[in-house]
Amino acid sequence: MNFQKTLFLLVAFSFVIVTNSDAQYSWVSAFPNLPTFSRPIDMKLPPDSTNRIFIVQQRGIIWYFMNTPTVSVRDTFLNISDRVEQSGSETGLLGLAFHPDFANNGYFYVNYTTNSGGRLSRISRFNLEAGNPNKGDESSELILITVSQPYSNHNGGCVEFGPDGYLYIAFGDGGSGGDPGNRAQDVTTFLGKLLRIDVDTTHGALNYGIPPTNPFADTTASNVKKEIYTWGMRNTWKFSFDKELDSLWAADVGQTAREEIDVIRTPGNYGWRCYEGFLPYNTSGCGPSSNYIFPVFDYPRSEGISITGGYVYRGTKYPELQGKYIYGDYGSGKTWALTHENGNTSNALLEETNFSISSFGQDKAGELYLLQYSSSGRIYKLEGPSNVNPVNNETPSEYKLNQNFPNPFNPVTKINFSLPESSKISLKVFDLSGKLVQTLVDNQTLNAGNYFSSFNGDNLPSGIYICRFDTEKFSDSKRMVLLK
Ligand SMILES: [Ca+2]
Repeated sequence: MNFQKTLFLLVAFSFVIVTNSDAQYSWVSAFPNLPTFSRPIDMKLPPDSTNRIFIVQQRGIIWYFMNTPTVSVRDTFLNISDRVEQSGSETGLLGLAFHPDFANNGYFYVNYTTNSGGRLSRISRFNLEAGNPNKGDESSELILITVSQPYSNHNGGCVEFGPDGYLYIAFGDGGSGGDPGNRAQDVTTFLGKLLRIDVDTTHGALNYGIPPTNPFADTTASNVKKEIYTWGMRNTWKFSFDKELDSLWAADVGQTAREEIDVIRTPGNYGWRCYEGFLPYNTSGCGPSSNYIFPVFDYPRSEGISITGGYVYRGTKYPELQGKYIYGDYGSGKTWALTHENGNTSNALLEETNFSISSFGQDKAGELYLLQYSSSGRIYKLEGPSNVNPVNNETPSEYKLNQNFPNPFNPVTKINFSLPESSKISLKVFDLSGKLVQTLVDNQTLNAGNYFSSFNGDNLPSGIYICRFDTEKFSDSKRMVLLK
């Protein structure tokens, strides 16, 4: 995030009215009955059997609540505001990650800045209070990493476990502007890096281990940081893993020209301050451009001023978004879907919101959320166009799910259903193993009438699929045959 830039933008362009009448997707309030959140900046779900959502507030409080649309109750999971920096736009409690074995060990990790003993960033482990899965123990802090911060901005902040079980940590270049200390290119400092550590072991005096595949794991130079995974990062505010393709998507906030997205499959030098996105920035002392790994995509100031990284979509509600990277810009409020496959990259606008976007979130079903940075911030979820169409104006006498038509089909078929009264309905398609393959209608309230929905099996193999129809009073299912 870059709040100074935003202030400038608001002052300079406050008279511009944004319209977006033809948007196909929109971000709608996900939990309208919950109280608002004060500067929410991270959303995570623990890898356990619960369906809880955790929201991180910048000044040191973590809330949790159940992931149901009607939820109205939340509770405090952790309050470390006593040690978290209480002022500054890029400082505070910035990131949360649950240990992959959280269900058994109760460990979770945070990235925060503090003023105790100078301006510092800390990576710390906490654990649950004994016998209480809903309460973190504030006295259980084990500090893993402490980094001195030369300026208040560019602290990075994101922490997350990769599919390899290692903890990844984002630190910005230390701040000011233009990386005056050239720290991102300096492998003797943690600043301007993504770090990768093994929290399940120890290494000498360290409270963690060094993964043997880290690029400097075997270095004999005593001052080189073995924790480094990538360097040349300016201020990676958010990164995430696409577990399906085993890739790391990092959104690096730019200086004055370009916001960039890196797909990290290998450690290395990602360019800053020699390059800002694809453009040279300050090439003094830099090597040939082949020394640097360039982003898969960058965008100019006309689109935004501070990228907020999101997630690769792996949900079932919108199969057309499958595998696309959903992200946004803190300053412009725009959200996009980036397609990056087989060496081709394209970017499509999802919706231009009027939110200051601090973060995205992903629930266990793979559906996506957006966090509004505000003293009264809310959580929004991605909604696509409705997949329900009325057939006629008649009022049927009974609930009914009809056999799909055509059947067999390739690749699209229609599913008709009837409601004798206003009902909340769900229409979902499963494969024969019981795995959900597509949500056609999700808990939508409809008036009495006859409707149809369309199912597209374009990305699915031939076979039998089960269409399941649920209302509060009636349930039925039909077998559908996809024949390619
Ligand atoms: Ca770069």
